[in-house]
Amino acid sequence: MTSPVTLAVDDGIAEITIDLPPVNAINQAIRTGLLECFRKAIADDSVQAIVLLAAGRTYMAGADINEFDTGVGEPAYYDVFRVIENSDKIVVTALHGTALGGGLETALACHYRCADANARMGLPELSLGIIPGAGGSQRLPRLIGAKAAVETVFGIVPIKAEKALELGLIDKIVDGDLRRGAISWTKELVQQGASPRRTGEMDVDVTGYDDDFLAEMRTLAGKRMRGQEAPERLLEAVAVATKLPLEEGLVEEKRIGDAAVASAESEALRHVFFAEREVTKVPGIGKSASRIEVETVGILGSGTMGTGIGIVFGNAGYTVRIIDPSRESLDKCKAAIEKTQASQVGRGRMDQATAADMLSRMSYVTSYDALADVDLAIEAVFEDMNLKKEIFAKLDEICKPGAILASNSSTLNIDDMAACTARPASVVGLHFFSPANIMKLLEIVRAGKTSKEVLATAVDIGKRIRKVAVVVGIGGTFGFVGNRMMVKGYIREADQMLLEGASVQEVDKAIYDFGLPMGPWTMNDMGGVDIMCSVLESTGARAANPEPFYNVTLALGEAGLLGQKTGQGFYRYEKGDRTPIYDPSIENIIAGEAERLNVGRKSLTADEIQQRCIFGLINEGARILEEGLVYRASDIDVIWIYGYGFPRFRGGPMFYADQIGLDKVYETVRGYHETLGNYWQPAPLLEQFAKEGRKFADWAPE
Ligand code: 3H9
Repeated sequence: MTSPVTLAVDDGIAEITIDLPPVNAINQAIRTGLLECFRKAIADDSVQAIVLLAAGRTYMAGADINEFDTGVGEPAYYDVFRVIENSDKIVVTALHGTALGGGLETALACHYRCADANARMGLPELSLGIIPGAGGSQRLPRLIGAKAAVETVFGIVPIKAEKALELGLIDKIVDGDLRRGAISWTKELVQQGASPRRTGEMDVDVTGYDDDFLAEMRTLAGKRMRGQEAPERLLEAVAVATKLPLEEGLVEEKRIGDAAVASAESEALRHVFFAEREVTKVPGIGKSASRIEVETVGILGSGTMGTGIGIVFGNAGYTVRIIDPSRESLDKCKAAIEKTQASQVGRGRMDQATAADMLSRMSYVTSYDALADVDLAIEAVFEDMNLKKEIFAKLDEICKPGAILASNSSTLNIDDMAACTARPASVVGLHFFSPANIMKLLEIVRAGKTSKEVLATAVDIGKRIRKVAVVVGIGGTFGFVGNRMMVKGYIREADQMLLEGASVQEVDKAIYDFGLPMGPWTMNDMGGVDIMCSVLESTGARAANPEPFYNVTLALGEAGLLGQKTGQGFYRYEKGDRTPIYDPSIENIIAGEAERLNVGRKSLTADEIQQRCIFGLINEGARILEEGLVYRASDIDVIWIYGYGFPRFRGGPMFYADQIGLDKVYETVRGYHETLGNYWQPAPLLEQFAKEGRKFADWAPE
């Protein structure tokens, strides 16, 4: 097998090149190749200096994440980097693309670093629940100081070359051709008699690295990585760097790093890394599948969803027409879009010219005729099936042949809408989550007759508008994947537990402590209790169940306690303030419902609350798999992470179930079935997989 690392010597310079597409992820072959090439170059008397380069679109993007599952084979990173760092000939490396994790750690072991102006670099290991474990936690503080090292690693997002130069992470930005520039700089260094400058021999600058700084970093980690252990492990490793020489520090780094790799948190985060990339692979619609050209998009409805969707398409470069019979509503929508763009400019997230260009492509019209030549029409009107059917019939009449007709429905059956047109193959669901311009998730709903061409186009659109787009099927029930699980598994159980005696606050706190950004009742107040009630009624979610569910939610809806918009829902709100204030009087309404329904009351533990909500999700997720509504279990995980804030460090509901063990999940669900009622019937797939000792991750559609 040819090595991904090659060595060429020319004019006294040894050029070592790594070439392993797509991202030069460091695996055993790269480590072996590096070791061999460096040893050869160091032993070669004709070589005066060594330049390390990477071919392709990027410098090394990190360690090969797959190796964490299989074990990192010989040679170890430490052994390779020791040879590089201890070389008596100077070692220069040149960075481009994204130099991340083990890639940047390789650069840290070199003596001099240059980069092209567009390069970005960082140690994003915390996002995988690990710490820089190839010397990074010990070398980075030596090179740029302990404070900047912690900030860089906690920041996760890679820094730009300019900032890296400022920090001393790199020594030079090369203009023009990077390879040529790096070689000529190396020759200059040789001429100047530069000697090896070993990061491992540097002292750690601890300026500003004090208790206040550490407290600030812990607060930051508590916000951005709540519930995760890796940030604290990183702080422990950096503290070691400030006290021990490199070799002793590496021993400690290995101890801390190995524990991190073995943690449940890291296993889950690594799963999410690959799951996010898997969703983009849709069976049957490879690169060769034909696509429809989409440049002009019509959006029906100028309410909150229409406005958000408009921003998304406008920012992605499409020409957008927002259509609404109400001029007043259109004016509000236009003002909201202009305000959003102005705020983006004000915060330095967008330049003025880009904002102006976007706004120039937006138009706001009252006549449906504006839909005649759009390539894609998306309806974003109120969630009412009769209204949606009318709209689809109209779209079919007005839109040009070949245009894609999409619904932004969050729960309703797209097949029923498609049936109102003479072109069901052109109909697809594009379910954006609110606020559409903020939430990353897009469920692309494949209806019974949606053509491959339309589906492939929708997937491409998802990429262009920078959403995490997951293709899902419709199935026999409402709510596609995310909302079906939320209503049938999660809200149902949260509502039942209120009747049984848990307080609103206890339910929300238990779910927040599990890791979601907010509990179900804070969420309901935010979205509007009336919206949830209408979903429950219009989709038949309530009627479909023989047992009386969602009673508390519906009681609040009936009483006009609709959440933030009315100043009172599950919580109370001061005028102009969205902070939920717990109002114990809400418990009287709940107790009244419990009495009416004859539900005995008791206290529930946080564990039970978490388990019933999350296992409710898992059981419904198993039915969704059984019905073949997703391509893989991990698609459900991605939906729940991006649509509902399921904690990444738990991997998503289906991975979480696998991690606990399906036998244990099944036993618990069976127990609930016995004690709580028939509605907890274990999903057949859960039962089957539990008995066969399999995981949801093993599931594949037939
Ligand atoms: C680390 O370094 C630990 C160390 O401290 C050492 C410890 C001992 N491994 O994202 P893309 C695959 S931890 C394996 O679509 P882009 C990816 O799955 C690592 N595979 O491209 C995909 O495969 P497929 C720290 C990897 O242009 C393909 O490459 N580093 C890895 O949108 C293309 O990826 C990181 O966390 C990997 N490290 O984005 C960086 N990286 O085609 C992780 C990528 O089969 N990587 N793949 O689906 C990234 O952030 C992005 O991939 C990057 C490119 C920005 C580089």
